[in-house]
Amino acid sequence: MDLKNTSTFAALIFAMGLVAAPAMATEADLDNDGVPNTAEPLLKADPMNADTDGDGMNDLADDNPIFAANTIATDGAATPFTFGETLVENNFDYALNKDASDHLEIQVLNSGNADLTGFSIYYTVKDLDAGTTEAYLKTLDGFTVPAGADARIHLDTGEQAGHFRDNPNGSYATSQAAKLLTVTLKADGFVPLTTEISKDAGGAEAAD
Ligand SMILES: [Ca+2]
Ligand SMILES: [Ca+2]
Ligand SMILES: [Ca+2]
Ligand SMILES: [Ca+2]
Repeated sequence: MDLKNTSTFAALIFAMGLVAAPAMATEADLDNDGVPNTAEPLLKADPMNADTDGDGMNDLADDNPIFAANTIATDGAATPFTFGETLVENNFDYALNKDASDHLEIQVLNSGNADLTGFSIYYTVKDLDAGTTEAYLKTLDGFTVPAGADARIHLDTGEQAGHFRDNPNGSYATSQAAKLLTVTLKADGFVPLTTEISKDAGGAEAAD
């Protein structure tokens, strides 16, 4: 997406008066980023997250609110973790013991003798029909992979422990096109690890 056009589009929405004056009680802005709830989908941004892509600029100020640069540090010791299953469909919710809707799920295996914490993740989602790429940066607060064991990162509504919020208006959730994802994961003190994941065409809720 062209950066300039995105900010111009945001300005246009406001200029056209589609957005009411901030003082109006009816124009809700749940995440207080200056973009009303009703305008967030037009920017493909998250109404519950003031900084959808995690790059430090809030959605109103951000030229591209769904693209963050990769600022994950590349230094550190040899990483003791590897990726296990990386799922984008046919997920299963082990906590609730039932099928879960399609979302990005990453199993992390820790072969070291110390618990791993302080994770950050950078992931990109390329829509193979539109050719557009979104990119998100997050710190995974509270996510721990115990020594000699595994844990799973879920990117969805972020409501359960170990789950983190993905953008409900991003292409992963809203487009049925095939996608190519890249995931870079870093644990505090260790070099990051990157993997690629392909997602077939299909709706988020479709049986595939
Ligand atoms: Ca908002
Ligand atoms: Ca927002
Ligand atoms: Ca941002
Ligand atoms: Ca951005």
